[in-house]
Amino acid sequence: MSFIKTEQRGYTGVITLDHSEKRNALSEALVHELVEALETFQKQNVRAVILRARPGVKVWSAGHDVSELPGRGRDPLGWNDPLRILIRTIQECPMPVIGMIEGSVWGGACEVAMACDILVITPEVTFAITPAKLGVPYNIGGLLTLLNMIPLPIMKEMLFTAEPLSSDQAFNLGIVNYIKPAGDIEDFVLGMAERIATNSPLSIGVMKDALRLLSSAHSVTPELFERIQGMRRIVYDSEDYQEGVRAFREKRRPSFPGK
Ligand code: KGA
Ligand code: KGA
Repeated sequence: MSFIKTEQRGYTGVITLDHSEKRNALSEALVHELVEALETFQKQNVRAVILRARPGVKVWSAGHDVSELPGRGRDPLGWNDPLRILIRTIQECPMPVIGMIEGSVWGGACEVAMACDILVITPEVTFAITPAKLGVPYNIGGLLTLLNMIPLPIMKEMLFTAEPLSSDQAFNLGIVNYIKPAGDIEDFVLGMAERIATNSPLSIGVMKDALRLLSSAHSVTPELFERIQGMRRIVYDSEDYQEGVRAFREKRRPSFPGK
């Protein structure tokens, strides 16, 4: 079964998320296809990638596949979790990835968007970062992806309320590069990808990687790392985490005991 579609137009590679039944949730299977598509594009000398969903969708992606989150007591966002693999693949791929976004973006899918190099969205787009609705302790690398894109007070509001940020707010804060009407967005993004492709891919790839390394150049001591991991563990060991994931599966509002 295929959860994405891919297409190559000259030097531009287009990946379309195509699993509307599950609102493009980032399941292991979907992420596997996405990662393979990016690797194939790289081998085929693609110079710019567009990551999009089907035209007109209401949901760009519902985020992590909640049905695949592990049970209580295991880190839900460990190093080899599909979301973590996808984020690293986008960040480490030498071609610029343009996120072309229509519809709402949820949880881990917000991080996928923020891992893209350039964002072009339609006016209806919203971004909601929702680990607090699931009792999930977001991971350190993931928080850093977001922190590199979103001003701290806004990020705190998004994480603590889990409510959506509008397209206008995202644009005014410099999180997204352009807002374009649905009728124009595709041509606009394809044009940008083509212009990128006329420039030196070596220069671009090295600058992208250098920016990634510089923007993650925070020195974290082993003690600090272990301290944060220890704090996160309290959360994924908790009744809150169990309740959050169970409530999602049972399609009801969670009631968090706070322990
Ligand atoms: N994981 C797994 N299945 C999902 C899913 C998800 N994130 N989102 C939706 N689905 C399934 C849902 O269970 C249903 O399956 C189908 O997709 C359509 O969803 O048909 P089934 O088997 O019942 P639904 O809810 O009926 O569609 P809708 O009414 O159009 O609503 C769309 C939204 C996106 C608003 C709704 O599905 C929703 O709220 N989804 C969850 C959004 C979310 O909070 N995602 C965060 C996931 O967590 C995450 O990324 C992490 C790790 N985090 O935040 O820390
Ligand atoms: N270096 C050396 N000579 C230059 C030059 C440059 N950056 N820019 C212009 N010249 C020379 C040009 O060769 C010509 O010389 C004269 O200045 C007038 O330029 O008369 P000559 O001997 O032929 P031109 O192109 O006729 O003038 P114009 O039609 O008025 O156009 C002006 C611009 C600025 C648009 C055009 O000259 C141009 O595109 N220049 C290059 C702009 C650019 O890309 N600069 C980036 C340089 O690299 C850089 O800073 C780094 C290290 N980087 O980006 O990483």
